Amino acid sequence: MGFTLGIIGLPNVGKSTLFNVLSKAKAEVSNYPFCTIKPNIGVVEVPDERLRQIQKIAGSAKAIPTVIEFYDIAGLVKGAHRGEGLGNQFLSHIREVNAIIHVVRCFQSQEIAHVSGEIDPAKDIETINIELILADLSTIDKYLGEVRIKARAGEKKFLKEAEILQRLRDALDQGRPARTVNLAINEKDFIKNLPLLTLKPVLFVANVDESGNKEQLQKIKGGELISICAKLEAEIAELSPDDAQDYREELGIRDRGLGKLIKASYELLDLITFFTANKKECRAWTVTPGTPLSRAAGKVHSDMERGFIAADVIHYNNLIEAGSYAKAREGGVLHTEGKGYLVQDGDLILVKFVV
Ligand SMILES: Nc1nc2c(ncn2[C@@H]2O[C@H](COP(=O)(O)OP(=O)(O)O)[C@@H](O)[C@H]2O)c(=O)[nH]1
Ligand SMILES: [Mg+2]
Repeated sequence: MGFTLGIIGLPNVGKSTLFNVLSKAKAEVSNYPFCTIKPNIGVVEVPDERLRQIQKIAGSAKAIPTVIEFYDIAGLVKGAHRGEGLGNQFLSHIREVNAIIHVVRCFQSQEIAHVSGEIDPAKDIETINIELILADLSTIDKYLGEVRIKARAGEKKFLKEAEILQRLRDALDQGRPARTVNLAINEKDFIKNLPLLTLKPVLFVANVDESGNKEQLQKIKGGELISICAKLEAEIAELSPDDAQDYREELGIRDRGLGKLIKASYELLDLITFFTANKKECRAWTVTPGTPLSRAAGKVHSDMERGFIAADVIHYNNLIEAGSYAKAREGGVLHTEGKGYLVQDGDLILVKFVV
C-alpha cells in the first residue's frame, strides 16, 4: 500500500541503528491502518510545513502527516548476486522497494569490525553497486533471451524491446547503473516493469563520526548524499524533546539530521502530496504524479471514489495568499474539477460525493 524505501549497505555500517531511530520517530499507528506493520518495516511521518499552515487556516483539531515506510534490509556482501550470504533473499527484498537508501560507513571505530578491514566509502559503494549491477545483468539476460526469440518473427515491438535491453546491458556491462541510461518516455514505460535494482532512485547516507569528520565524504560520487551520525541520533532519540534540543545546541547541530533524511527520502520517491482539511482533521496524502482526482479521492475513502461527483480544488500557495477559503472563493482561485483532473502537488481538495 505505502511507499517504501529499503535501507541497504554492507554489514556493520549502521543500517539498523538508523532504522531504529527512524522507527522511534514513528507514526501513531491508529492513523494509518493500511500501512504494513512488520518488525523490520518502520512507518515514518513526513514533516511538511504546509500541513501546519493549512491546519491554522482550516482550524482543524488535528493534523495528520503523510507517511513513508523504511525497510531494514540485512547487509549485502560481496557475491550476493550468486546467492552468497543469503544474497538472493536480500536482492529480492530490494526488488520490493520503491527507492534505496544506501548507508555508507564513514565513522571510525576500533571495536566495530569493517567487513574489508578499512574505512573506504567509495570502495564500499562500489562493492554494493557491483552486486546490484551483476544481479541486473542476469535479469536482463533472461529477458533479452525471451525477447530475442519473440523478435525473430520480425514484430517491431519486440525488436524495439531487444534494442532497449541491449542498451541497458551495455551500460551495466560498463559498470553503470540502469538509472544512468537516457531513455525516452515510451522506453521508460517498457522498462519500468522489469525488476531492475539499479533503476531505483538512490540516496547515499554517510554515517559519519560523532566528530563530524568530513574527509571521507569527499570520496562519495554518483548520487545525492546526506550525512548523519546514526549513533548520535540514537542517543538523542532517547531524550525528551527539550533535552534533545539542549543536547543539539551543546553539540552545535542545528537542523535535525533525521528530519532532513526523511524529507530527502520523500523527495527521492518523486511523489505528489495533496491535502484534505475539515474541522476535525487536516491531512497530507501521497500519490504518484499523474493521478486523476477520483483515484486520489479513493485514497481518502473508497466511498469517495465510488460516489465521486466533483471536487473543489485550491492550490496551497493560493490559499495562503488568500488567507481563507471564503476569500479564495471570492478571488476565484478555488476551482471545481471533475474526476479526470490530474492532482498537482500542493492541491487542497474537498470532494463532493454520494454514498
Ligand atoms: N562509533 C559509531 N558507531 C556506530 C555508529 N553507527 C552505528 N554504530 C555501531 O556500529 C555497530 C553496527 O551497527 P548496526 O546499526 O547494527 O549496523 P548494520 O549491520 O549496518 O545494521 C553497532 O554497534 C552500532 O552501535 C556511529 O555513527 N558511530
Ligand atoms: Mg542490521
